[in-house]
Amino acid sequence: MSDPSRTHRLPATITGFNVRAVRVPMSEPHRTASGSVTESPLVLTDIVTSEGVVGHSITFTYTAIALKPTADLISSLLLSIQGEPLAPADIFDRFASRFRLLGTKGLLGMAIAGIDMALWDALARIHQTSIVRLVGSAPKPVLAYGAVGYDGVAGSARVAEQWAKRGFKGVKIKIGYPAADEDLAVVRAVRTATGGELAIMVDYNQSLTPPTAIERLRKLDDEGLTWIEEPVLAHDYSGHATVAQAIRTPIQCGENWWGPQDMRQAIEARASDYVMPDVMKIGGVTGWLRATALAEAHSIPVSNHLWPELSAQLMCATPTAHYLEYADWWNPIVAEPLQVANGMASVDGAIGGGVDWNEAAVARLAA
Ligand code: SMN
Ligand code: MG
Repeated sequence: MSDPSRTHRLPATITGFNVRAVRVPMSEPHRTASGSVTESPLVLTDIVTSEGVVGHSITFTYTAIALKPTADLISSLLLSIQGEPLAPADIFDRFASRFRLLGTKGLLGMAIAGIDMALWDALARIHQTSIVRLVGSAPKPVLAYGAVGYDGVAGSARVAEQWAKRGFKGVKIKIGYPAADEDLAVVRAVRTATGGELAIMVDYNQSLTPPTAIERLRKLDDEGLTWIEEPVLAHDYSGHATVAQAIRTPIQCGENWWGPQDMRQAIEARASDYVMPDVMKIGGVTGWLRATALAEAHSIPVSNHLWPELSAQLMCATPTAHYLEYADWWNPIVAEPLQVANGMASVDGAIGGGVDWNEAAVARLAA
């Protein structure tokens, strides 16, 4: 009699797809020192497999202008892999070599990542499990923080207090006000409003130059901040390194790095004490796994950027996991948004990457 543990099923293949665009309004605009986000333009990708199982992903285009071009790229790429085996990392590498001359940053990189995330989701669902279990880890509670916008002293304190009341153990506030003293006043107001117990991170969203950053960040160095994020241009690695050396508070970067190569260069330049890849810009699940392996080898704490459901799972599989950035912006189109209790996110019981569509909302918000 043949031993079933010594045989394997033929791999599933990619047999179809459905790519849709939605514009999800935000209850309140998310203000930063480098502009406001007032809605979430999202491409929702469904990839159909020969097993009948469908994989999902979300691609966030930041601006509605990029919505249709990104959806078109995803559709064209998916047409080119119809009938192929469901092997996300191989498909990722094949796209990378096929587009070597064009390059895989920007919209093309987002499209490749959108496909990668949907393929991993399908693969996990075929095995009737979650992505975290598929990659050999188990769900565990993930420490989360909430976001506070560029909302002035009173506004920032009010929103931070709401996160604290909901049980969150950390908040990240957008700063980079015209004057350094305003930054300090906002940080202190948030500290007071949250009772002195919460971790406080701040985010400049690339709004300073290195010399100004050194001058301004020194004034925040005694505030006990958990990190200071993107004080200067995201790809100015040497500039970030100069700032990081001049101050004691850890520097955090990563949401704008394209693929593990950007992470490697940033690490080599000592640009950032911590890293927070964005699962889309870093190259989907495949890119995340490769980039965070680099972080582990360098003992660098890893946080994430957006994609709360999928990122919470990936954080469970990240050896140097630090903080989960919680965001509820896409909750309207997600059937069962990520659960957070007492500041800890839980991915227990999730299937695939944890996202199914709220079809009624998707239809209502169609772009
Ligand atoms: C951010 C910026 C823009 C859109 C979403 C999020 C931000 C963050 O820098 O760190 O969350
Ligand atoms: Mg940021």
